[in-house]
Amino acid sequence: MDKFEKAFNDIIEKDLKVEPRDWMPEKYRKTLIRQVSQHAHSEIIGMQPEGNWLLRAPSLRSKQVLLAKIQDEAGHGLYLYSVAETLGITRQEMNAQLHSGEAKYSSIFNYPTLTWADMGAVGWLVDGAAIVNQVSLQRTSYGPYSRGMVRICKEESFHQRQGYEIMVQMAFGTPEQKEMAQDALNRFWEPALMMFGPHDADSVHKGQSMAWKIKRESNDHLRQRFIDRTVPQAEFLGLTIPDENLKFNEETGHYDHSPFNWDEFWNVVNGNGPCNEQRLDHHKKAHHDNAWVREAAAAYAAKTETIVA
Ligand code: FAQ
Repeated sequence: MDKFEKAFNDIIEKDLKVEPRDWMPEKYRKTLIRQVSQHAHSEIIGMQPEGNWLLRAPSLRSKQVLLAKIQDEAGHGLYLYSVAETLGITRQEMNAQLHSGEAKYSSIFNYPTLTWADMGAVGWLVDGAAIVNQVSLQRTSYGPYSRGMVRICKEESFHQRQGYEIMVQMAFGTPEQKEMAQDALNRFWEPALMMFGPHDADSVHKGQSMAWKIKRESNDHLRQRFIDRTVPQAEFLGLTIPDENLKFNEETGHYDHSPFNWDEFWNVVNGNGPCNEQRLDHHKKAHHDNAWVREAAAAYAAKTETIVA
C-alpha cells in the first residue's frame, strides 16, 4: 500500500470526508460518478411527472406551491451535476450517458401521474422515500456529495409536507376525492418502495459502497425505515396500504410486508416501464430544442473572456 492509499484509507476509517483534490482509488471515483450522476438525472427527469399537473393545478396557491417544488428539483439536479463534475466528468458526458441509456435514473419516474391526488402521493411517498435515503447519504464519505445532501434534505422535507397536505385535503374531502387519494396510494406504494433498490442480497454495489462509506445503510434497512414511518401516516389519513400482509411485528418492532414484485422492478429499470420512452424522449427533445441557449452562453463566455484578457 503506498502513502496515497494509506491516506485515503485513514480518511474513510476516521469518518472524515474525501475532498475533490484528495487521491482516491479509481473505482471509488467511478462508483461515485455512477451514483451521483444517476441521482442528478433522477431529480431532472423527476420534474416531468409533476410538470404534467402544473397547468391543471386546482387553485392558484396549489399551482404556486407545485411550481416552487419542481424548481427545487431542478436545483437539486444542478447541485448534483456539480458534485459529479468535481470527480472529473462533464455535463455533456453525463447527458450523453443518460440519452444512450448507459446511465439510469430512478424507476419511480417511469410511472404516469393520472390525477391531482398523484401530486399528493408523489410528495408524500416519493419525496418521503427520497428523504429517508438522503438523510443517510448526508454521512456519505465524499465531502461535496455529503454537503449537497444536507441542503437538499431541507428542501425535501418541505416537499414531503406539501404532498401530505394534498393527501389530507383529498382524504378528508368528498368521497370521490378520498377514492382518488386511495387510488394514488395503491399505484404509488410499491413503486416508492422500489426506489431503495433491490434486496440487499441482489445489490451488486452494496459491499464495496458500504466499505467505502459511500452508502451508510443498506437498501433493505432504509426501505424498512420508510415503511415503519409511513404506515401510521396512512392510518391517520384513513387510507389502506395495498398490502394485505402488512402487520406490525411486536418481536422485531417493524412492519412485516408481502414479497415485492421484482420482475416489475427490473422491467422498469431495464427501460420497459409505462413511461420510460416518453420521459427520455422528452428530455432529448428539450436538450435538442434548447441547444441555442448553450451556444449563446458559450459565445457570451468566449466574448467576455476576450474582453477580460
Ligand atoms: N431505479 O447495487 P444496487 C429524487 C440500479 S430521489 C433505477 O443496490 P446502488 C427526489 C442501480 O443503479 C430518487 N435503478 O445499486 C425527487 C444499479 O445499476 P447500475 C433518486 C436502480 O447504487 C422526488 C443496480 O440497480 N435518488 O429524485 C434503482 O448501490 C420527487 C443494482 O443496485 C437517488 O438516486 C431504482 N430505484 O444502490 C425528485 C439516491 N435501484 O448503476 C423529483 C442516490 C437500483 O450498476 C420528484 N442513490 N438501481 O447500472 C442511491 O442511494 C443508490 O444508487 C440506490 C441504489 C439506493 C438507488
